[in-house]
Amino acid sequence: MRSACRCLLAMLVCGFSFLSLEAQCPPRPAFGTVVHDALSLKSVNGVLNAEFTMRHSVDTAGYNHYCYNYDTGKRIVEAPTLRLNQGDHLVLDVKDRIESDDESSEMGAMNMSGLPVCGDSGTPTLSSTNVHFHGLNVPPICHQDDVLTTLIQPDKPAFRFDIQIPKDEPPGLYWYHPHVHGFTEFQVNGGAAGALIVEGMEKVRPEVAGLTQRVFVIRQQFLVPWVPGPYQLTINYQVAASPPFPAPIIQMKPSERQFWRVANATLQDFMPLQVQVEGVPQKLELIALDGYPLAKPRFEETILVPPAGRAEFIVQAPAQDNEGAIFMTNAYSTGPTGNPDFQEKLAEIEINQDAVEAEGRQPQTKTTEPAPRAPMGRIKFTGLSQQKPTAQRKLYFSEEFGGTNGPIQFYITVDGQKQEVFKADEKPVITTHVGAVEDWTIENRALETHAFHIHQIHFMLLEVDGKPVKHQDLLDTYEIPFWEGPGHPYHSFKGRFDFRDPTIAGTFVFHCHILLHEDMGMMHKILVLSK
Ligand SMILES: [Cu+2]
Repeated sequence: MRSACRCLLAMLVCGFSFLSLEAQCPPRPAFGTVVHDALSLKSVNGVLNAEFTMRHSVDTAGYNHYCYNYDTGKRIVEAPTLRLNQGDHLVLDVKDRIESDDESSEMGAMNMSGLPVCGDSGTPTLSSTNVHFHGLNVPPICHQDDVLTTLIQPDKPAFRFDIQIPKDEPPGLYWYHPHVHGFTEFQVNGGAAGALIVEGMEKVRPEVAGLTQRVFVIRQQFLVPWVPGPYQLTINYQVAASPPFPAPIIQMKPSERQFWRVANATLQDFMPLQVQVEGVPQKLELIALDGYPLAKPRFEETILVPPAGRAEFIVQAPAQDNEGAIFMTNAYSTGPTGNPDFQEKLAEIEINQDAVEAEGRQPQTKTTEPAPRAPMGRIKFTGLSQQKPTAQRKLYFSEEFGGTNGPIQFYITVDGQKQEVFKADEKPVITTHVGAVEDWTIENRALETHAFHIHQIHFMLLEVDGKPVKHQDLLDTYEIPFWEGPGHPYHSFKGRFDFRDPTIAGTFVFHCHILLHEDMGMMHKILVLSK
């Protein structure tokens, strides 16, 4: 990717200096082994207390690892799945113990002087971190989900996040990852990402009651120095690069129906997911997208999950062992200036009568049964399609070409305003107020596909390329295909953005979730004023 110049430069300068560090992250699963779920941490009496230590190391293959270490008392694991109920408190202490004495890790740092400080002061560097709780509809304020001013610096005492999951939060799959502007990609590239589940899906969607759940976090790693091209996908930290390596193994009982909860925690991979048996795509019963239960489940053979998106669906295993059963992502074109997203086998599905009892397997969560059905009307954003929008806005993604070196600047712009990259001290480019319901059209004028994401709220998909959609899904991330060039219209989507809930009042951001683009400034602030 030609657009990787700054990133590449930074990594060329500082990348190799880490190689001497001793391993600080836990070892990751070997090739061709059974895929296990991450350790689940569950709330007790309405509170989930945990402490994470962010560390960094480089593995023998040269891949950087950034890890959210959790000490179980017996061993260190990375990036546990956080499980909470609606109304519960998450009390998460995060210590930064990234070791780097490399001055160049300040390259690209934002000047934060004069800005409010949440947590530690100082300049953000490659060794700084913080946490974004992606998809949660919670306050954008200090100690909750504020990525703009929260800074956790190395060797300082732990920083405490204390967040109440709203009582009407949609049950579903969310995720957490670092979000220090300018350095997000580096740490997520290293694997710093984990799942967060708001329990209760079976109450809204009884189809999943009693099924074995699997939580699959798909990550992506590039070598350091970061160069365009080759990358590896991993599934729960096991490398999925088959061939040449043996494929990860997902075990299922014959004809078993499992509830798969899949997070796309890659840097930039658009993943058209399929389960195939002997080359034939199977029908997947789609239950939720981006942590929001569908109004009505539907069957899909391909589920396109953009970077940062989540899909939750029921998979039915074949009746007998069949070497042709695989979980895979198809190739996806992101346009002339984008990175190609390759077809990849994520895992082979092994049919095994003893699947659940396999040695070493994490305990798997059975959803509660029988499930009393709770009406969709009790979760956030319901009835949004009947709301009358209070404002219409148009935004667009664009890239500015720098001669023969290709695009060098990445913009998201409110139509009519000047194209500018994000700055820490910028004013919000959109100001609205609690109670507003706005229809935004977001267009892609660039020659590569972008993934729109907004913090703090979900939006309802209304139109794609000017045509009403069949399914008005609630999403927090959505892909907009690349512009095919002169003579072709720009691709776009129209969404309904719901600012009625006072919980989310404050300043937060929207951006492209290709993390290099976000780090390079394809992001801006929105201010939601309290009434
Ligand atoms: Cu982008």
